[in-house]
Amino acid sequence: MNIALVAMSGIRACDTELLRLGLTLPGFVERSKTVASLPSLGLLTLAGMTPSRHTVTYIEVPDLAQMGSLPTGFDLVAISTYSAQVGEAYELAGQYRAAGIRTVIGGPHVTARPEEAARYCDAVVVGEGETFWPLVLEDAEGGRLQQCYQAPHDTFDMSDAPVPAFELLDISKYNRLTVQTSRGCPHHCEFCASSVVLTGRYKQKPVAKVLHEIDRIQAIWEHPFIEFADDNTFVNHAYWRELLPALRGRHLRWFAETDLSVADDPRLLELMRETGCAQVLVGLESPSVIGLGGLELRNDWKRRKFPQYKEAIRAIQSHGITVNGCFVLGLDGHTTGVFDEVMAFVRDTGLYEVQITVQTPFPGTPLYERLERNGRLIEPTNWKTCTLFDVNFRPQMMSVDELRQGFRKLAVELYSEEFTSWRRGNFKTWLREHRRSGVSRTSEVPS
Ligand code: B12
Repeated sequence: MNIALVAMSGIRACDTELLRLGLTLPGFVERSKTVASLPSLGLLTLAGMTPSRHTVTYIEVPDLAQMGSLPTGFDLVAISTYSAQVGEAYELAGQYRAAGIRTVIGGPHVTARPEEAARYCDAVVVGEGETFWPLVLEDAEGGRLQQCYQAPHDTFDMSDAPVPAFELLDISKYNRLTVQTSRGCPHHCEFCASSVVLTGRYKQKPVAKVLHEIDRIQAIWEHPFIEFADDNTFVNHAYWRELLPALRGRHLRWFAETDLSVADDPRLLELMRETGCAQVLVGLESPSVIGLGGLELRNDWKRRKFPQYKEAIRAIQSHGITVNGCFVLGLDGHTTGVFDEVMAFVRDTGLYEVQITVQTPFPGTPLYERLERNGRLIEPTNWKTCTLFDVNFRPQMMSVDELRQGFRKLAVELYSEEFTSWRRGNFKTWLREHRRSGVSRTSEVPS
């Protein structure tokens, strides 16, 4: 068969005022440019397990309206999307179906809403694609595509993970590539829409497989920048103490998403730095203990960790690894004071980079279900607003407009040229001082 793998891609926000501001904010734009150029690891993974008798074409659709005519001549079009672009994905499927081409769709959104997706596509795959992709291909070839492919429980073992077909990419278009070492996360935060919605348990890919993937990347890009696309990379320190030494001498630069437990392991931090770790993205979630209680469904790890936040950030940054601290605004308990608290927290801790997002009830998350039960969703199926930048629920302690305005104002302050260069300069000065004397000093903060 001639198969198209279509990734709905790019970065989305509906708040036009925020978009207007975003265009002028260096920190905001830099980060979104960096992430916007990531390919779909989900589709590359499926390509990697597609038998060679089929022909595979990888296509990215950042904006369907701008696309003009669609590439055609396929026997099967496989679409991957997250919630924000699912409307465009359905429209695209409709266009292919009208041309007599069969469509199959997968990803976390349709995993949460398979009945919805089945109205627009010939077949829907629920959960991890590896489980059903070989069967989907067989059924499509035999002209008996089923409407829904769904395993009764989580059956996919990461030791069977195929190597993603990175060689399909025009590598000149990307400034980093993703590698996944694990799925799931022990914290089970109420709002989390990452791979915890695909798999209930925490599972890891064998170290040898990860190294093999990196070899494949290095075959097309000698010194790549790798983003470990895990929900929480350093849950298992022993695994990373085994993997990282094998990255020595490869001249990689890399980035990972983690919780703060990494700060308690100086040997691991040393290994990370030695092997090219540039930055870790950490879900701090709240600038105060307010909002953290009850956030995790299994324990209150982050609330208990909060008193050590500052010390932990400094421990990581003292190794020359920058921390991108992420805050979710609009958590229950957050008042309009939270925006100033974020600014104060960043000044006080010397965070190098900051990411702010609006709490977002994604379908399939416990947060979505709770807010729906409590009548707090503004437009429950307006998936376009699931961007992390748009307010689509009623906050507990402020109005929708207060959250929206407070978020915009905070974005302007945080990502202003002046504050961005202060954050960066302060990190460098602090690190130099720290290395010289072990003493930390904060340079003058812009008012
Ligand atoms: C890399 C990344 C991106 C990249 C690449 C996206 C892409 N096209 O793959 C970029 C930067 C472009 C991006 C954009 C956005 N992202 Co993003 N991103 C991630 C990140 C960090 C890793 C995703 C990943 O690679 N996972 C690993 C792969 C293997 O998993 P997967 O894609 O889910 O695929 C598996 C299954 O879902 C399934 N599958 C997927 N597609 C298909 C298709 C078929 C046919 C089949 C059979 C199976 C199948 O099989 C795959 C293998 O098991 C996650 C956070 C995280 N740590 O996970 C956020 C995340 C996925 N992003 C998120 C969001 C919100 C966005 C944006 C809306 C942000 C914005 N404001 O624009 C856009 C969405 C664009 C869109 N298409 O709708 C949310 C999605 C939640 C949701 N339900 O919508 C996440 C979970 C982050 C979060 N904070 O909640 N993102």
